[in-house]
Amino acid sequence: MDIKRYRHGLLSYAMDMSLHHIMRIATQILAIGAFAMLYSCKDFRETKVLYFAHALPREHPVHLGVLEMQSLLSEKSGGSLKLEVFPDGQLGSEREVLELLQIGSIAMTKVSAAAMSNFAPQYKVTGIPYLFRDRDHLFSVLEGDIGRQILASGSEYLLRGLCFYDAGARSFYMKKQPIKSTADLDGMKIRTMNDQMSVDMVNSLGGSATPMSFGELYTALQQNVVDGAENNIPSFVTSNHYEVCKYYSFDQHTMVPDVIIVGTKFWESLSPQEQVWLQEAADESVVKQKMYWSQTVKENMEILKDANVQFFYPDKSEFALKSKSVLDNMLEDAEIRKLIMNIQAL
Ligand code: GTR
Repeated sequence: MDIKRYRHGLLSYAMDMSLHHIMRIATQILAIGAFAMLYSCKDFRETKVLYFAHALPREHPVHLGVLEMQSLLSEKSGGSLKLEVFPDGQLGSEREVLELLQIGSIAMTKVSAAAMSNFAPQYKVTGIPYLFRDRDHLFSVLEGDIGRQILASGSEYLLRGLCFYDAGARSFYMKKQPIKSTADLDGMKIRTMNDQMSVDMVNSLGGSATPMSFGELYTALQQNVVDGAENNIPSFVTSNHYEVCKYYSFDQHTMVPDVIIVGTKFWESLSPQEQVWLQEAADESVVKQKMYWSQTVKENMEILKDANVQFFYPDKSEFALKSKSVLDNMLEDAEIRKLIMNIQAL
């Protein structure tokens, strides 16, 4: 026997074996890796996390409404869609958060319709003083065709509206003296939201509008940067502004609602079924949110009485007359004019 050839044969057999071995291990590693990847993808698909940011405190009835939406969504999707909520302006002001939605960094937010009016002009109608006769009129507008049209108008700006939340009526509150008539607003620096309608509304009533974000207001009031502000009762209380401002006047100049927004980019990444779950969870949460609202207002009024806040009930018709120029200006825009006419006709 040719020893050389025999040795060579053994060597190549050994090499074949170890090659075979290596290949087998490599295949196993690949298989485990593929399984792990598949498994983690499956996991990823099973729980989609929706980052949701807003600027209000945790005790606020709007936050409670968002929590209701969170549990409805988890229930409907069998836990596959999870809303992770960041309240208190942790991720920025309303405007900043809307911009984060537009670029797809976070999925959802709750803002005032006033903040949306900076992006989608149809929202402006919600900030016209005394346009809505009462709460019933407001919700028949918001929950009907007009409301749906306004919500849809945001899509063009990558901000899809899902539903409106109750945000009551906004009224003036002051640090040093009450507003009993519009004359008391003369020369007063009043903080407003960062939108043209809010600024025009305060200026039309004789005040001097000072726009700033909600998160900056407590300090601004404390340091006399402004003389007063305007908001609904739950926001006045949960933000602790009542510790600084002891005069609240129910002039109820606007009923700007809050609105739940999903970034269009994120929305389009959802399957049709997931979109249905999300829309339903938002719509259904409104019922509870409105209940939380009325309940909180009652509780908040007690807190305000205990804190010696004084209430005033000015003649609203005088305020309505003086701020009418805001409505008149809006009527000049054909699209908004049509919307206003439809609201008034309802
Ligand atoms: C609240 C409203 C917020 C925010 C705030 C403000 O009532 O819910 O979205 O806009 O007012 O005055 O900035």
